[in-house]
Amino acid sequence: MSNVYIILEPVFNVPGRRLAGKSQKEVLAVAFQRPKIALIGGGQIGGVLAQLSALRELGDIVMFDIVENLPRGKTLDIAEAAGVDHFDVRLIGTNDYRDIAGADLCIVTAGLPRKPGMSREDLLVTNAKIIKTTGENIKQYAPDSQVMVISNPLDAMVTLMQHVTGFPPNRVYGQAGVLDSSRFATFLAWELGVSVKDINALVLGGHGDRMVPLVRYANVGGIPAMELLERKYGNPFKAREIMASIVDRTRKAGTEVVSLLKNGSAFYSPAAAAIQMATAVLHDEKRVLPACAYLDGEYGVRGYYVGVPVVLGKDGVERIVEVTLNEEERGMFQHSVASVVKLIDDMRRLGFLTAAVDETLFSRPEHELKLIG
Ligand code: TXD
Repeated sequence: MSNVYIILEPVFNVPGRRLAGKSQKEVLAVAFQRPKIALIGGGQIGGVLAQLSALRELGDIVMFDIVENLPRGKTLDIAEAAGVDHFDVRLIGTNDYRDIAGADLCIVTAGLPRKPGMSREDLLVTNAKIIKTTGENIKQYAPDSQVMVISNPLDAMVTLMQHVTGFPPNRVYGQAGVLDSSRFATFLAWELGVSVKDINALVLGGHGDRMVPLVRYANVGGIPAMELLERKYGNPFKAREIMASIVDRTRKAGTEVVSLLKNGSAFYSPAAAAIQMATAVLHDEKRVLPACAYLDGEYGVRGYYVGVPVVLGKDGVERIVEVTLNEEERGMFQHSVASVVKLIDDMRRLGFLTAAVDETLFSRPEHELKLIG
């Protein structure tokens, strides 16, 4: 029996799977199961998530939505491409939360998207009600799962999800930073005329207009992006002006797409970003990616969910990675955290959050470089 455990140990490196107390037959049955991904919300992002999960054979997929038959229609449509794309995963659409039982990872996109003229914060009350119901059902039907929240306003919705499920904070996190960093990297690649594959770009903070693209750390194959801009323009002032416009476009990238689409918000790129995070978790990759994660003193913040680099693996957020910030960056980060704090205060005032949060904001003046290893 213990031999079976040892041989099959890697397949239990999937969140939500437990070896303890299982018979050999049960262990073998689970060993050959694919991970189960529950998509809560079958709208624009949910649809792309389902398709990308299938194409990459990330796991079996259950799509839940409250709109009758919508998830069945979408998953059937995607499944019928299997003959062309040759993926071997099961796709199920449902209006019944019981079907998410046994999920290893729930990805939550349930909620309204923005319309032109709306801020992410304008969605607070409507989406908080939806996240509350969603969280209660995840807690009931998939109690061993991890939860990745995508719904806006992101930082507040992740906080509420953790609050409602009561799951340990490492098992509840949000996707925003991977998308914001990808936008930053894309704009830098366009400006510098280089492959985006060689760009490293990181965005910290809350998922709002005050997010913090870290200019000083942005680089192309290890060469600081600012240096390349200065060389391109032969003038440090012009280079700074160009970088400032890239930072500004990154901060407003979501709004730019909303104003073009008119009837919804970005969905291809947020789904791609979430799939990168899901892969890191389901394949236990230990990737260093920015995520909306619970801070317990790191970056001088305690008791709030904020976007920072983390190590993502089978246990979800396995570590927070601290980056040294200079005075200006720290100021921008604190400004961004302040808008997250405001959203959380609003949620408390509205009665969505009840327990007191242990908070000691900005208690640590210095940020040490505590890189992994
Ligand atoms: O990077 C990021 N985090 C984001 C987040 C980037 C872009 C957009 N982001 C937010 O994701 C956006 O502001 C929304 O709050 C969510 C979902 O965006 P999407 O574009 O997928 O919205 P849709 O197409 O309106 O889909 C939402 C679905 C829709 O099918 C509803 O029927 C469903 O959510 N819905 C529910 N599902 C389950 N349970 C409940 N209660 C529910 N209510 C609505």
